[in-house]
Amino acid sequence: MKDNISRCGYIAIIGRPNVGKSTLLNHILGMKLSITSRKPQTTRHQIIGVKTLANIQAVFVDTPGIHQRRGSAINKYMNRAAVSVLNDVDVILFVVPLASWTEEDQAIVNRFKYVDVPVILVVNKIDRLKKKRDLLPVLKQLQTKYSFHAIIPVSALNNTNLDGLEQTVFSLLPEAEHFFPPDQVTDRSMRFLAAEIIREKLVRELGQELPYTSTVMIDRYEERPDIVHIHATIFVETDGQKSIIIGRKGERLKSIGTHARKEIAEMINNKIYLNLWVKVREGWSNDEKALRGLGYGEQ
Ligand SMILES: Nc1nc2c(ncn2[C@@H]2O[C@H](COP(=O)(O)OP(=O)(O)OP(=O)(O)O)[C@@H](O)[C@H]2O)c(=O)[nH]1
Ligand SMILES: [Mg+2]
Repeated sequence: MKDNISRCGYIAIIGRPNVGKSTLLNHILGMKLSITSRKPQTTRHQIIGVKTLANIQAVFVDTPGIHQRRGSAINKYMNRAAVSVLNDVDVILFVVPLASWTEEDQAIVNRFKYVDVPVILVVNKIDRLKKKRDLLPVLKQLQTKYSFHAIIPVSALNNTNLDGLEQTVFSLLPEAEHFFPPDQVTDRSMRFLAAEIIREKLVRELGQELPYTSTVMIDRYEERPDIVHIHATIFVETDGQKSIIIGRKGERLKSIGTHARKEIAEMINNKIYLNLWVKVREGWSNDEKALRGLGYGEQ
């Protein structure tokens, strides 16, 4: 943006699970903030990432993947977290993978009828394209789905065309004073981010073995001058899941802990003592009250 007008606004990143929303946020920010994995439904809470460049402040909101499967309370919570944001933002980034347009994408587009916000279609994962000339027909086809403000092909993972995307976003931000100080990147506490990092290592370590029935709660987060003590509990729903996480001779849990500790230490630039427990709490993912107790509150 060439003008010197102060601009600031909110940008929602939405789409179905696993399309690369959190990867996109992290690569726009140039830092790992939101957790990512190969498994769908990795993100569970809204998380904001603030990018400030001179007179521009863009407040991106990463959201859980919107999905059709209803049912459990945690699924409803995640859809609510994603959809509730639509009316409160200045720009919507609707992320789809290059590969296919699904019923879930269509269901999301149908919701745009009810919002009066420009929608940019972000076609992600174009690094998977074998021949460049195959892109155009795909984009043409996508054009028919909705009157998008723009359709922008990117590879979040490889940082391809993210600059172009950012410039388009910035041009849509309203004139406003900045909401956050220039050095603030998120509104989430380190305590929250630590729980998320532990959950990411858990999801990555377990791959397909564990259904979406684990969550992490920080019991204690104590900052001392030369070290931070963190006590965290991983909640699962059955004894079987508990033993999977702990692994033979506790090896799995140890590996999860080591990876998480390293990443948290890097993030806060301090030493970490991390104590991890695994506990069974039957049916937590379908129990509204238990969910609130575990940090899945109103939003
Ligand atoms: N090849 C390729 N893979 C990508 C790209 N962007 C993201 N991915 C991968 O896609 C998978 C899902 O990425 P996430 O960023 O966790 O996706 P998400 O949309 O946030 O998923 P949920 O939080 O579950 O809704 C990860 O394995 C990423 O590495 C891309 O541009 N190219
Ligand atoms: Mg995500």
